[in-house]
Amino acid sequence: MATAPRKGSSRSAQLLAAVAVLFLTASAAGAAAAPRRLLVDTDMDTDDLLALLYILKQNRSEFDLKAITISANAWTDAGHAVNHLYDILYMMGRDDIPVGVGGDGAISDAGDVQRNVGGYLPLIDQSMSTAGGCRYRQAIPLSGRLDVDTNFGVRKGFLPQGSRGYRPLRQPTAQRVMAEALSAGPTSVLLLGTHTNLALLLMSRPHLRRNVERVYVSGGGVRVAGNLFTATAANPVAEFNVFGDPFAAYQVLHSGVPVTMIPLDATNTIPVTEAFYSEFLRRQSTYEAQYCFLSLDGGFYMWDQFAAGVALSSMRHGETGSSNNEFAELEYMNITVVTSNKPYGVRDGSNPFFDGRTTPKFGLQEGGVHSGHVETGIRDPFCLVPRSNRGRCQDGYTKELSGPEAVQVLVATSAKPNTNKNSPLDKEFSERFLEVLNLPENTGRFNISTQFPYYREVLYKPDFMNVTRGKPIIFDMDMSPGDFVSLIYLLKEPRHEIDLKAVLINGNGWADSASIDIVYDVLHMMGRDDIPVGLGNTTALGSPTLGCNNSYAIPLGSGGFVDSDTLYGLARSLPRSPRRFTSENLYHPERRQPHVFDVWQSVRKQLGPGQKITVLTSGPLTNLANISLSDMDASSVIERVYVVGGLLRDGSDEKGNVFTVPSNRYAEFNMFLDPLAAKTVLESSLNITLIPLTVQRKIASFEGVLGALKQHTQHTPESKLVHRLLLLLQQLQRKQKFYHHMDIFLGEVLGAVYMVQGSDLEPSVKVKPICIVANTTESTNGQILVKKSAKPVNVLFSLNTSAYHNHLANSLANDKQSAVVGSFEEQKAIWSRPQKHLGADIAKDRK
Ligand SMILES: *[C@@H]1O[C@H](CO)[C@@H](O)[C@H](O)[C@H]1NC(C)=O
Ligand SMILES: *[C@@H]1O[C@H](CO)[C@@H](O)[C@H](O)[C@H]1NC(C)=O
Ligand SMILES: *[C@@H]1O[C@H](CO)[C@@H](O)[C@H](O)[C@H]1NC(C)=O
Ligand SMILES: *[C@@H]1O[C@H](CO)[C@@H](O)[C@H](O)[C@H]1NC(C)=O
Ligand SMILES: *[C@@H]1O[C@H](CO)[C@@H](O)[C@H](O)[C@H]1NC(C)=O
Ligand SMILES: *[C@@H]1O[C@H](CO)[C@@H](O)[C@H](O)[C@H]1NC(C)=O
Ligand SMILES: *[C@@H]1O[C@H](CO)[C@@H](O)[C@H](O)[C@H]1NC(C)=O
Ligand SMILES: *[C@@H]1O[C@H](CO)[C@@H](O)[C@H](O)[C@H]1NC(C)=O
Ligand SMILES: *[C@@H]1O[C@H](CO)[C@@H](O)[C@H](O)[C@H]1NC(C)=O
Ligand SMILES: *[C@@H]1O[C@H](CO)[C@@H](O)[C@H](O)[C@H]1NC(C)=O
Ligand SMILES: [Ca+2]
Ligand SMILES: [Ca+2]
Repeated sequence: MATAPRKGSSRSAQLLAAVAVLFLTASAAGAAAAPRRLLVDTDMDTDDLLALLYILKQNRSEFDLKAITISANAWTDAGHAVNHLYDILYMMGRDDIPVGVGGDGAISDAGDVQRNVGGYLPLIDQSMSTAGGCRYRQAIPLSGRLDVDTNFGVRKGFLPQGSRGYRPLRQPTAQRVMAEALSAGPTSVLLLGTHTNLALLLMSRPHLRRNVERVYVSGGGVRVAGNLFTATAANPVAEFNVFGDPFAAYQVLHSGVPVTMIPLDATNTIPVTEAFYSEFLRRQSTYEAQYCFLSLDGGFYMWDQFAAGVALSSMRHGETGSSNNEFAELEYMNITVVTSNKPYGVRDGSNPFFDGRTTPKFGLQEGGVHSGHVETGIRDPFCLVPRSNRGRCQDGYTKELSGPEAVQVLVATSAKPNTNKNSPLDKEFSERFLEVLNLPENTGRFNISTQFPYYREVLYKPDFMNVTRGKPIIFDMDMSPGDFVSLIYLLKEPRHEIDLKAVLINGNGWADSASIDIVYDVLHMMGRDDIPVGLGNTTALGSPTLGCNNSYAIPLGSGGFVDSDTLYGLARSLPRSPRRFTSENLYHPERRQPHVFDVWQSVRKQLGPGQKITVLTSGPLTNLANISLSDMDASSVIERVYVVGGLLRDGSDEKGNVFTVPSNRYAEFNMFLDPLAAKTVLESSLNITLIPLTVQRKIASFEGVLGALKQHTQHTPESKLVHRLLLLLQQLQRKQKFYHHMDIFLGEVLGAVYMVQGSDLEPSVKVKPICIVANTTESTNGQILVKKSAKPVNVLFSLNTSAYHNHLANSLANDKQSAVVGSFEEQKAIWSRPQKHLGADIAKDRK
């Protein structure tokens, strides 16, 4: 049971802390002082990268960065953030620094905080699983997460890649890494994202609090407006980091640990100016300076990097206030974090700490500061003020207060001016930041292009001369693991039979949009850099663009996003494609990632007279709905659509697979994730064949596929990749309950094989009139009803299972149309020796 924050409880702790500060100030002045132990918790946003590199550049006998943990419920997605961080540390030669992310622990209804809670959800919404809504996170645009996950496309073009990377069940959790760092000795903690991880640690391992020397908080806003640019209509006072988990921030600030906060008050005074930008353009003598500069496009203020500067300066010169800090004016303020809105004690369904409970969670006080209305979302009617765009909710506000409800915090109020009057830079920190980044000490070793003597970016495209191209196909996928097997399978089919024209990516399925880079890498591996890839909408049809309907049903942790975003750790074994997601780019508009509808239109234009396209969907039907709604005439050029998904309620009591929404017993994920799109597509004039859950389950045997693959003595890089992936899924499913659903990804491969093989699989197909339940409640959305008056569709009921397994295995093991570059290892070998004739690799493909 975690200790509850109670008012006044932190007094004595603060006294102790004050003594500790005095002692530390004294020792910092001593020449032979041991290095400061640092722990950084980061959400890997652009400003975080700059902060981290600034810290990594410090003299290690002064500041020793012991561990980094990732805050996984804000601007980045865990799988992308953690691998990004591993790459930065590899560049900097710091593979020794432990990195923590995620975890699958939970908080029980009674309030027990298990070890290893992943920090994917704010404390108020954390229960027994990592699936959940986006009460606060919805303030962050999904396009913003995509930009940050990929660092606007810069990351994969620049950073080298070492041997560390996320791997399921082997990745150290954030809680473990934090606990180990703090157990080893007194440590200063920098919080650059939401406070979820540290709050969880303090709740579940309260004895470690004494080893937290001080917490430096980047975030909050005291005497200035908030910065929720998407959400001021509900809440004009909160700042993103604190808003991401107000209750966690309350826990940290009121824990009795001494806190220095670097809020908007201070960071507003140090924007990224023209002068800074042009100075930076001139001064890039290290890889880290180059990377920071390339990343800077997205940043408007120096948030985390300034906070890091102020924090390190405080540690170096003492915490006694402004006079000592090189970069900021600081003063003590008495503040608190608003976690709920008045009137307190009103149970209105918005506050899971109190609502529907006889005793409040964590022993919170009835009628106390946590018992009011909690903002339910950025359009919460409670928060909106009629005819005003400044709402009345204050969740996450770091508010000044007198009296015992407040804690005393050292607060930075502004950035100090530059002491070098000859510099074009107006702030001391701007000057020092560029200086530090360009120091020759502790410098990056290489970027991806200088790591290898013969690095080059090559696009592989097959030679279509003299090849009659086969049936035009579009594959629409949501990047669940089975979809990658399907994609590889389609690329293996002889091109005179199957002509894959385009891949469309769903942005609202089992992976975050940034995982589109894995698709580019698979295409590169298979020598198909000619195939266009379109990215679709990130939310379900008719849902607001800020939000998580209905992807809240997908776990964020194990078996969910963190795994699909890394292809269960295997994405990094793929060769790196020169094609990758690129954000809107002022200088190179042509590099912008195309939308699904752009790709559709270009494929349509290439069709010969009378030629028609076959579409295979293996995710929610969002993209196809977008196409059929935007192009009224689309169905005239679409011959047939194979839809993987759905479960027919036709007398039997077979259950669906939306295991995170137990009240919905009969829906299947692809339909559930976008019921309205499914309805739109199924009610259109398209000729549809459904490959529903029932038949998928008949063939979804890991033993079956793995056994068939094993019968081949010959292997291809792609058959090895698929074998590794499926074996891993099978082992995970056996080992760990969070992976119990792995076979749903095996079943989805059937769609591609059936589309190609048809009658060879001895299928049994029936015509059924069906309709989709949409626009109702989560307990029924996505279900399929068989109804006489509904539109008839073809439904696959059964097939010859062993024929299916054999066919899939034979195709993957076939050395024709095999990988051009089998893996990242192979690619590194290519980059390490002089280039052969450019055509050599292509020739290998043609044999
Ligand atoms: C780092 O600090 C130590 C101890 O103060 C000093 O001996 C050493 O020269 C410093 N290194 C650099 C590169 O400044
Ligand atoms: C990698 O570093 C080299 C040498 O500094 C530089 O010329 C090159 O532009 C860098 N690569 C990228 C992708 O920026
Ligand atoms: C802030 O709180 C401290 C005690 O924590 C108190 O001594 C001080 O007077 C307070 N300052 C203000 C301005 O309320
Ligand atoms: C295409 O076919 C022509 C005539 O059969 C032949 O001369 C030519 O070499 C072939 N080109 C390729 C690339 O195979
Ligand atoms: C896609 O997003 C755009 C706005 O970004 C919206 O106007 C459109 O309705 C969405 N389409 C679908 C099919 O969700
Ligand atoms: C999104 O989901 C929430 C919670 O289930 C629901 O209240 C809301 O109406 C949904 N919005 C849309 C546009 O479907
Ligand atoms: C399809 O998506 C594009 C791009 O987001 C959007 O502009 C268009 O409005 C969408 N069409 C429909 C009918 O939602
Ligand atoms: C759907 O397409 C299949 C294959 O092209 C064809 O056999 C069938 O007649 C079509 N059904 C309808 C209703 O057009
Ligand atoms: C879904 O419900 C909303 C609100 O009740 C309604 O405006 C909309 O037309 C419905 N959409 C469909 C496709 O039924
Ligand atoms: C299924 O296909 C296999 C060939 O892969 C064949 O040997 C077997 O007889 C078929 N089974 C049935 C029931 O037709
Ligand atoms: Ca941050
Ligand atoms: Ca899928």
